[in-house]
Amino acid sequence: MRTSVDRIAQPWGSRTPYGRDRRWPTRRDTCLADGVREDEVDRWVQTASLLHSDGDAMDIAVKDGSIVGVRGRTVDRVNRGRLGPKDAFAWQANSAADRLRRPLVRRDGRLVETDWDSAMTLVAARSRTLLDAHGSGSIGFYTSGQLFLEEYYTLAVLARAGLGTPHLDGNTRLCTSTAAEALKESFGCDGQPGSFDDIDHADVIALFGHNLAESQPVQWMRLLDRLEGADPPRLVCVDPRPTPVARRASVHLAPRVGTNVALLNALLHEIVRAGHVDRPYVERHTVGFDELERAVAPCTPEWAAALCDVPASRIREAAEVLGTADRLLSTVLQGVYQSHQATAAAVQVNNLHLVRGMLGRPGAGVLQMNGQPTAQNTRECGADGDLPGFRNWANEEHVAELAKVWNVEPDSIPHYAPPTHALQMFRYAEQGSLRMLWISGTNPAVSLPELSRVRDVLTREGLFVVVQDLFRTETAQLADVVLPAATWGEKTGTFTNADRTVHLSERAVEPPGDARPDLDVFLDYARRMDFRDKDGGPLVTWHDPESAFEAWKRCSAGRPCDYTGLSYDRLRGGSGVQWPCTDAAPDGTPRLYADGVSWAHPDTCESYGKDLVTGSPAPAAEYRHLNPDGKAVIRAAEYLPPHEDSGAELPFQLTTGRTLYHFHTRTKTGRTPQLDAAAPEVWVEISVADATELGLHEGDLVEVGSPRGSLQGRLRVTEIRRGLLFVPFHYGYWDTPGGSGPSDGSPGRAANEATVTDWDPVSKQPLFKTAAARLTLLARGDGKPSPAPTTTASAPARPGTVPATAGGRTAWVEESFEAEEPHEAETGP
Ligand SMILES: Nc1nc2c(c(=O)[nH]1)N[C@H]1C(S)=C(S)[C@@H](COP(=O)(O)OP(=O)(O)OC[C@H]3O[C@@H](n4cnc5c(=O)[nH]c(N)nc54)[C@H](O)[C@@H]3O)O[C@H]1N2
Ligand SMILES: Nc1nc2c(c(=O)[nH]1)N[C@H]1C(S)=C(S)[C@@H](COP(=O)(O)OP(=O)(O)OC[C@H]3O[C@@H](n4cnc5c(=O)[nH]c(N)nc54)[C@H](O)[C@@H]3O)O[C@H]1N2
Ligand SMILES: [Mo]
Repeated sequence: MRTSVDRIAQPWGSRTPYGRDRRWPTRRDTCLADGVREDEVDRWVQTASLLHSDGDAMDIAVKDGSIVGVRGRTVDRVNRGRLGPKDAFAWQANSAADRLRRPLVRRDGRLVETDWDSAMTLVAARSRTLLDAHGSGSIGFYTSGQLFLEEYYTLAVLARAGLGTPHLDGNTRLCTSTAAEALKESFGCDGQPGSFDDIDHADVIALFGHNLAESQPVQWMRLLDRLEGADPPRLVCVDPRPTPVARRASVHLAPRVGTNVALLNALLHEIVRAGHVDRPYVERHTVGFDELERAVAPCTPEWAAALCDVPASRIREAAEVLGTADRLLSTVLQGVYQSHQATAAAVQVNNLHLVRGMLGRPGAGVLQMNGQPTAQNTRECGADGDLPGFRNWANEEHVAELAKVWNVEPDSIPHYAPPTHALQMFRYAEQGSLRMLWISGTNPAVSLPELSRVRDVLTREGLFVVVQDLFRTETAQLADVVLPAATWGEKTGTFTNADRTVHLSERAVEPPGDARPDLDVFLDYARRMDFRDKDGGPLVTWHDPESAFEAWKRCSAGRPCDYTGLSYDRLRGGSGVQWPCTDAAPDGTPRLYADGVSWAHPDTCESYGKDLVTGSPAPAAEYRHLNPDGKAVIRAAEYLPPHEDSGAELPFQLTTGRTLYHFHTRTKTGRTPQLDAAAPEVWVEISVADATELGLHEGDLVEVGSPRGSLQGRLRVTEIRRGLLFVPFHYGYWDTPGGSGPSDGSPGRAANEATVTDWDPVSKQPLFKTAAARLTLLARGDGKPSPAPTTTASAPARPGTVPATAGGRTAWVEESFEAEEPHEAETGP
């Protein structure tokens, strides 16, 4: 059975309902370029999506050497054939006319084309000069959550053991450093406990600050299918906005932003009070419960209601649902991770699962979610500040073991202090001690907080900036050297999604012009720098993706993220595989911690934990004393108010985030006609109550200002909570006509003009979700609606007042279904 659906108008497509503990039916989504039929495709090349952390498996359609479409892979465990709107359409951006084709260098203030040898000679020469004059601490790398495993591992080896710099971090710092930190705090080690399959089995699913419908639309399809099948789960949603998740929730809590810890403490209070604690589990598998019990004793629903501005009765109701769940699945993402008590709050969700014994069984799991497609690999490979293989930088034996893998002296691996986090690197650059910054696969001139400051840092005299990207981004425009990269579909490598599923992504077509895979660039740099091991042999012994993967396998051996049972061949043809994958577990591992936690022992753990208020690392001896047997650690946290809150000068809370149709700074989705048209410009969400009080209307042009800067956008009046403004952070200034950005006088439209330079003390993740702002009317909309989509959290409060978001004929995606499975199709176009 087949049908065509406008997947801009109906982003989640047709339903294939299924009952609890049943198999999620397949649905194969296919999107081909206009006029291309399936039987005209020359080749289908295996890959997975690189536009979120879901890892939706797909094949790329190739015709006459070009990408002409994609289709979902029904054999894959993650998506069973489905594609989200970005997956379906964004492949078109690969062939955008303005892809970078040649390296660029700055001469007399302007970026001019050059060849690879000239560009790389310059980069290597500058590195050598700086090393000689100022040491390795003068060079830093700021990488991504969007390259491949092989690339991160190579970068980690050359930065740590080659240059010996402590300054290597990823934009994963902005994204999932709290996920990693919360897992380390509770389980001693990074590594996702749960599985997406838990959605099939749970009877309660709780989403904390996670707009699953828009940020991982395929898992939302799965949830929708369960909601429409037999024995549907109950949903608990904690989000201040009326997201599609909130609209389908049994209990929706919409707290003041920045109050997650207060709310979670009240939920834990109620669960303890009502006797829903699994005492035998707590006894057998955890330490720290008594402290938690004491800490949450005063945190009644009434206490939290006053702080969070949520009815106490609703908190009780949510606690009852969570406390009586038979199989509880929780997910956590940026509504928790990007605030001032990020780790403290994320850890309380782990505590919820530990006290209820909801771990390691089908349907009972926690997903401290990732955001970016390959963020998991940035972390595993040690390109995020941690040591490769989740090794503990504070454990000399772990460092020695790593040194052995690399055949270098342990002292050549910097580990005398905690690794430098991204915002600290920018501070060092601002202060002048960091003199070279190599940025790969990220666009900080749009995505970091407080953009006026970021622009100042990147254009600072004395800082040599290298940018490796696909496009001439806002960041590339500020660089001294720009290196044109090949991307998804043009290079081969592996990556791992948020539930530890490893996929192979094969090269389908040639990159444009002289663009090169990031791996080749890093290998070239290692060769030019002549990095050596302790016996004088080459430090980097691999030469292509597969040999890099084999090298990584050796580094991962015996660690939680053990890849030794995987190979490129093993990953070809079938489904992705969840690590650890070893001789003992050749088919991978669906869930970690089926029988208590396994990596928290002082000898094996990745971290000895940090103080949840100050972030200062605990000494080994303290951890050994606290947790000698390596159980899960229940860590209590006291609620602290946000650092910046609304008041007389700045009457609104300001939060920022995503919309379904765009990815980050839109370098790909802004170049995809269907996606661009669905959300072409920035907007500002405001509540009905605030709009009414201020006499503001849909479509009015407003300025959102903070002490850092301001942006302009058109108002969308929604069911968002009162006192809160939301701005999507996707819109930079690359397409501001004739302009290069706010510095040339054109108005800002990036959310990060207004956000604050501040971070969670434990994970060092910036606070994109909590700031304060003022709102000024600039011009009336006069009936012209704001450009916000109507299908998502930005749906207008009064439906029908704004034209509905739709894609039309060019947005049709073909959906085909298993013959034997019952399904109900939505009305097609
Ligand atoms: N369409 C799309 N999908 C994506 C991406 C994308 O750019 N576009 N990016 C990917 C990446 S890298 C990431 S990290 C993920 C992020 O995915 P999500 O975390 O789901 O997305 P966000 O919109 O950043 O934030 C989620 C929600 O947090 C809520 N929130 C704000 N403040 C608070 C608070 O104080 N408490 C609570 N409980 N909630 C709050 C917001 O209202 C918002 O709905 O998405 C991934 N998937
Ligand atoms: N206000 C606010 N700010 C935020 C957030 C928020 O919620 N609110 N969220 C934060 C989060 S969670 C994230 S993840 C960040 C994302 O922020 P960024 O990482 O800056 O966003 P992207 O646009 O994904 O940038 C990736 C860049 O890599 C390039 N690229 C893509 N593929 C390749 C490749 O194969 N090789 C190379 N070399 N380059 C490639 C793209 O063209 C693009 O320029 O933003 C953060 N900033
Ligand atoms: Mo992210």
